[in-house]
Amino acid sequence: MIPVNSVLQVGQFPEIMQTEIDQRLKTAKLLDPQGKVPAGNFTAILTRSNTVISQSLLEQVTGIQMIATCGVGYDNLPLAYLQQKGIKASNTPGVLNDAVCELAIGMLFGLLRRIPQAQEFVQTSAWSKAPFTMTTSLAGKCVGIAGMGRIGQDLAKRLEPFKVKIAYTGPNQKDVAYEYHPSITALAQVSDVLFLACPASPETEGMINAQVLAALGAKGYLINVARGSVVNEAALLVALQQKIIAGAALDVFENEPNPNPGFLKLDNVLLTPHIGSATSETRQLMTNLALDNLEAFYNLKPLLTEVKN
Ligand code: 8YV
Repeated sequence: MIPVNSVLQVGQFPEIMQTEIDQRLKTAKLLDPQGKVPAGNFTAILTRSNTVISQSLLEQVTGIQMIATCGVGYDNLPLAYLQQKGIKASNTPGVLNDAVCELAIGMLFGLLRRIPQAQEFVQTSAWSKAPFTMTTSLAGKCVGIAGMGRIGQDLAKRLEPFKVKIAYTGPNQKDVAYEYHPSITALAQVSDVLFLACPASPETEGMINAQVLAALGAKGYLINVARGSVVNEAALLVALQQKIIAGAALDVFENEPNPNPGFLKLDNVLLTPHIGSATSETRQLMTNLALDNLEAFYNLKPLLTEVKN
């Protein structure tokens, strides 16, 4: 059991997640992280990957010893401060791989076969005037994956049946049967499709820049299911507008939920509103894993999925 009024919920949760929370947790909510902190002797926080937990908030809620975030990404947490104060943190890796990989592969085919544009072609009766344009096959291409972690490895396994070559990059070579490239530019040079499945970190910030996009090339496609911060969006916009790359599928953006308007008018993009993990089944699993971590904390047991910085 999680003690009543011990956990402060910070941020808005979708209904399906809030229902799970309310079944297991009785406590105060700070729906706007910038709002007035409710009274209480809170010792833990429950939040989501898209809600920033600031150092200043933690300096107001001084009793916090543990933060459980719903999501695999934890770039919303002030890790250095948590480490300095000895505050534990947990995330929810593993349970969202299916959902994120399914979306990534859906975006891949939507982008290569121009499925949104094809639907519009039928719905606007343009088909009666001319045939739809030729597109391109995935089979025979090289798919690059930046980030061969849990999601990257799961994505690679799902891509194998599509008759593709798989290559990857990351800080370290992994025990996988795919071609390793020590740099993102080297990977881009050999890739026809480049997936981003890496964590948001100081090392990956702005990693996809003009040089990498030029290396990906005029027949290359970029697919981002990681974080908007991994991409230099100004460089990507130029690359898309000038056809330096063929197209991009983006589920994450620098400024959510109001992405750069330059993306909204382009024909060679496929855009989704950060829905990688947004299936009912997945969000229920994530919520309960976060709550299980909180329960472990209060029962003085090891956390199930502790964030190790
Ligand atoms: C979260 C995300 O899953 O898992 C992540 O890191 O990117 C997000 O989709 C979502 O915010 C959980 O509520």
